[in-house]
Amino acid sequence: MANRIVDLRSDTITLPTPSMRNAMATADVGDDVFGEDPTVNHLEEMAAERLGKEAGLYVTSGTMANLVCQLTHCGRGEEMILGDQAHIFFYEQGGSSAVGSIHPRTVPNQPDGKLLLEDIEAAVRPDNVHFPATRLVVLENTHNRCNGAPLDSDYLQSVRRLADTYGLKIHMDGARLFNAAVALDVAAAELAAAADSVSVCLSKGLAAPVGSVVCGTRSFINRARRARKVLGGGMRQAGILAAAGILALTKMTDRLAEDHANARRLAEGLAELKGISIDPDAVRTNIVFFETNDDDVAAEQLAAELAAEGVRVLPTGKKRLRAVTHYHITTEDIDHALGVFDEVL
Ligand code: TLP
Repeated sequence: MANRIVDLRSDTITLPTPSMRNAMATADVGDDVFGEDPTVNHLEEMAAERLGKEAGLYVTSGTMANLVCQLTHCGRGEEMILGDQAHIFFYEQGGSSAVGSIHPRTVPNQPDGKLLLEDIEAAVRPDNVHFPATRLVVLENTHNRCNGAPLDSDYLQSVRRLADTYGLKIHMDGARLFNAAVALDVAAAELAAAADSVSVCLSKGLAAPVGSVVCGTRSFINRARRARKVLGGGMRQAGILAAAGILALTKMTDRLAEDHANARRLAEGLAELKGISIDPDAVRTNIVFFETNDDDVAAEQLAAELAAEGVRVLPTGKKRLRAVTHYHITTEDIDHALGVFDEVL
């Protein structure tokens, strides 16, 4: 058994900080379904302000945030355009169709997480009785499966102009929007500006134990609140959880640069190793994808061998693996992990 564990499977594993636990223990709470939890109300207002939107809504998870937004933008049988690598398409159990009867129309994600404008435009349905009506474009920022790539505001504004031409809404899955903002050195609000709705996770790199916030116009959030309730997401004294979320937003965003530097260090170290293929220049935030290039070594096997030595990564394909840096990973952990990779390979 290895005695040093370096857990790079996801930034979702981060644990609440001591000050979060303290804030949770002492939070003022009330019944949030009545709108009477002061701590939830404060978190929602703060998040909206940080993202430059009118209002916010605290939800249980990133998956619920995305689903609430899809349900609010689209009706039954209506269509949304999204990337074929989108988290919503890959990892949310097809909730769009299972729960929302929303038709997903995928277009290819480029390696930098973008959707080509011409692909989006070609996917917009003409007004014809045979077709579902297109309502929504979904973007993901940073893009998980595309090396955690951040989408910049010039690109986002170009999608906004296209969406406006066709009367479409934009939802941005900003589970890691603050990673994008830090990587691009812009305010999160600048990135959120192009979107009608944006969701941010508090429970990934920001280390809160639970929750995401959806932000948009007041009227959008009022409707989204109904969608949250029908999904069973009307939590009562949720201020206990929101208290940690407030600290996630106030204390944890600026330090994400450390995670990005560690991810880059990991990527550059991996690039030196025989048996691994990786483009370190593609790593701009905290997500590192790499492949085994040895025909005899499958991703699952490499992950198991590393895990036996205390280094945990996530296999995401036959040859593909993912490592994510976060609050509990130090530069020394990265160097230790690289040593373990070297031994195992
Ligand atoms: N991503 C998780 C897994 O589901 C893959 C991870 O470990 O990265 N949007 C994006 C871009 C995400 O990466 C995730 C979680 C979500 C939404 C969903 O968030 P949760 O897990 O809170 O429902």
